[in-house]
Amino acid sequence: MTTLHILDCAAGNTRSLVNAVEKLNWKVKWVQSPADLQVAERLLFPGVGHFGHVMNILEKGGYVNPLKAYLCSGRPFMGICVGLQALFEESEEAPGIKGLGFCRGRVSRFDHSEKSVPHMGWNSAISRNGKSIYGLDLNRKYYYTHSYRVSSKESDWPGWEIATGNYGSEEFIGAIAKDNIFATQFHPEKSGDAGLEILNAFLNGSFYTPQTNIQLSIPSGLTNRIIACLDVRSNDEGDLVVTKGDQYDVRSKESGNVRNLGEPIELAERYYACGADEICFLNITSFRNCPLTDQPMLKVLREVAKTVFVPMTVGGGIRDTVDPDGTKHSALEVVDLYFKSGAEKVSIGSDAVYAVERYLERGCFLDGSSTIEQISKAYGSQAVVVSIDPKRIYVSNPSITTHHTIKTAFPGPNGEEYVWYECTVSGGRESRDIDVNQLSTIVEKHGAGEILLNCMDKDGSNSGYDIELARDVKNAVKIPVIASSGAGKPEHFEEVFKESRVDAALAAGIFHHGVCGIMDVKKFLYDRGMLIRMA
Ligand code: 1PR
Repeated sequence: MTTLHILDCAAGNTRSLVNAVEKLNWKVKWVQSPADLQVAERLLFPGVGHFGHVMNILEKGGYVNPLKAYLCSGRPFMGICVGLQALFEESEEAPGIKGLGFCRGRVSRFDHSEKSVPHMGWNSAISRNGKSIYGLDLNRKYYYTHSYRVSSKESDWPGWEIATGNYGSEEFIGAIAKDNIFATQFHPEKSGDAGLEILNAFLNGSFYTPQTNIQLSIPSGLTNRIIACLDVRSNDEGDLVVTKGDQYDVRSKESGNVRNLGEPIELAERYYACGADEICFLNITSFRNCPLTDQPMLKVLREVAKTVFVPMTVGGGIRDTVDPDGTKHSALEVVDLYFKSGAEKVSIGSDAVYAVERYLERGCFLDGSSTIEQISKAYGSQAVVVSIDPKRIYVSNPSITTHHTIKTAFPGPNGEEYVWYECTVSGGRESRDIDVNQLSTIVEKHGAGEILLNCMDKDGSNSGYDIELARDVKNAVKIPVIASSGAGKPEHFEEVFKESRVDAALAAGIFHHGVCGIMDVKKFLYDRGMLIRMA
């Protein structure tokens, strides 16, 4: 077995990277001191998070000059995400902090006037000169998650091979390569088989690989994501199962038992094999206190991360916790464990509502104390999803409430023509006096990178997504929005993407009950001309 050194400077999910490298039969050694860079024969520098944070760690650890020396040594180097950005001179994300300066130019923020930022999901990396560098395939999509990018216009790239992607009207760098250096803005370890092939080509030193596809047969651009969701909890026998609620009630009407729809690891592996763009695990009873060391989701994640190479989000119980023996754990500790176990993103439900309440009580300013702010500062906003569990409140006239109302095409039981969406906590058990529009815009200010928008009235109904709700939230924020709750047939996905412009659609029951498969949904959308990852 040959050895790959990994330089881990940034916080984030390195577990999946290690799993991917080991799956390709390479051994991983962590770089533990600058001296290790002198002996490393092949180096990988992954980065998730903040440019300034990564450069500070390199600086403090004394890595900057040894890393520059490594880059000039001719030995193979691969950077991923911030590992690519660090090669440049500077970044708009951290003014005044110098990059390695190995490549000329500056990293800057995507323009969010016309599109969601972060750029999150599956997009292309198309080689400029038509040659396939390190196995890059112009007809496959790769997983990106970032707000800052190198514009393809940033440099004249003498001697460099570059591969680009398009997001809105911007063309950005997806990958660069020259001599011993290779770097990708996307995450190969999260890009399914297509990503594993890239890693394999780097490990084997295959700079140019035979071109399998020479004609571009799919449009460049960010795809609409299809996310499979697993609501996980213990059943009455104490086994951890995937369950599914009907308007959040997970007990069968006939037997009164918790519905058992399968085993979490098995289902996650199946959905990965069937083409899910992401997997989301929600620990739905985590509002009950659970010792940190006994988080069953951690074990599930660690196992799943060995075989599933698409992004995984985990939610439920992300907050400061106290173990039964009185030991306190900050939300950051909890999150750190999830990332180390293989999650890319964490989703925060109840704690986001409490954070917004505190923000309003203290007169609408941020004080850095919320879990969202802390996680986003340490790991980047792309790592923080806020999951919202709203329910419809009908009113006859918008003037009778202070909340943000929508004129609805589906009037209430007494003919009320307006609706507002009330936020809840503890899995819908408790209502709070905050509406979804308020919550979404305020959590965006706190640094949330994405919104997972459930709808209690629609959950498990198979009657289609709440388009009015999805459209309203999508128009209120710049960050990506995932529509959730109500999918019952492929047409529902098409409707929510086209009519609300959400970035992703999440579904559970339709897949668990075998009504149709993930690929059936994707093929349906693809045949109607939508941008979908098919391979
Ligand atoms: O409050 O931070 O501990 O997070 C708890 C998390 O658990 C929240 O994300 C909350 O949405 C979720 N949750 C809590 N109770 C339930 C429940 O069902 N009893 N699940 C629950 C919410 C919604 C989606 C579902 C979609 C799609 N379920 O997860 O998968 O509605 O369903 P469908 O396609 O079958 O219609 P915290």
